[in-house]
Amino acid sequence: MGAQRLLITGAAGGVGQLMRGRLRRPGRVLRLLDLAPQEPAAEGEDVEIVTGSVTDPEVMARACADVDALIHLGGLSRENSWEAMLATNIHGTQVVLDAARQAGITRVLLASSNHAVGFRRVDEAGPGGLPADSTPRPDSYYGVSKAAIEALGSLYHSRFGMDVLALRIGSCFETPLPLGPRGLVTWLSPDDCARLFEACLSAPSPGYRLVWGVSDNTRRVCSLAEARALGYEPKDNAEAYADLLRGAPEPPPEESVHVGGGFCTNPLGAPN
Ligand code: 15L
Repeated sequence: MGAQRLLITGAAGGVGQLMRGRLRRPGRVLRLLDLAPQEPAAEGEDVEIVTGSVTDPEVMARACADVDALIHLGGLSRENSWEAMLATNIHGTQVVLDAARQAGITRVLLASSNHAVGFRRVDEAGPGGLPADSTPRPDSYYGVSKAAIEALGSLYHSRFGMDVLALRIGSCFETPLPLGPRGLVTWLSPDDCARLFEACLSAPSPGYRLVWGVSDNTRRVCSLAEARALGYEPKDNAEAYADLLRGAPEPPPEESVHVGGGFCTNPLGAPN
């Protein structure tokens, strides 16, 4: 059997950069696509660099050739204008899914976000946490774009039988520290993110799934049952950083009511 080729869009973004080393495996080639410049392959690194936009069908058709699975991280990662969200996140994801379909790629992971359900109240979460398939309650145009890409993923599964896993990622950063107290709730450690991606890549015939992407944080408000059912076993807990965050400024109370935190109060459509 030949090498497994994994296409990652948005590879130069925050999560993409954290994954480059962590998703390396013997027998796997990483094809890394982004508009932004990327480090060339290091000595012995099985990496192919592609420069281009997820909104360009020709770029995506070439990028998808000979690919076994795709992780779509590309797009805007914070609030922006409606036009920008529509073009880059929503239309871009349709271009990506359609290129994957035409190339015969049967497994696609989509980076959704907690902001698809950002207006869910933290106190809605029962003992098991908010279910991974809670219906969307977006907190921003960004959140709407993530709800839309989940819907596109569901459509491509139902129409074409592709396995599509939409991951409602919390906050994936090296540590939860830059996020302040909210990070103790929403953190997805980079190592756990790679564990989640591997589980989603290898689960047998998952169909269409929605899962939460968070670490096993003591203060998490979302359910891990659905991701665990795919084989995800998180090893990190943001609580390890709680002492370092003691005394950090608390967010305004209105930012603590909802899952999406400050995205719920930031002016709609204002880049942040
Ligand atoms: C996201 O979806 C963003 O991409 C990221 O920049 C963080 O802000 C994260 O959510 C979060 O909620 O902390």
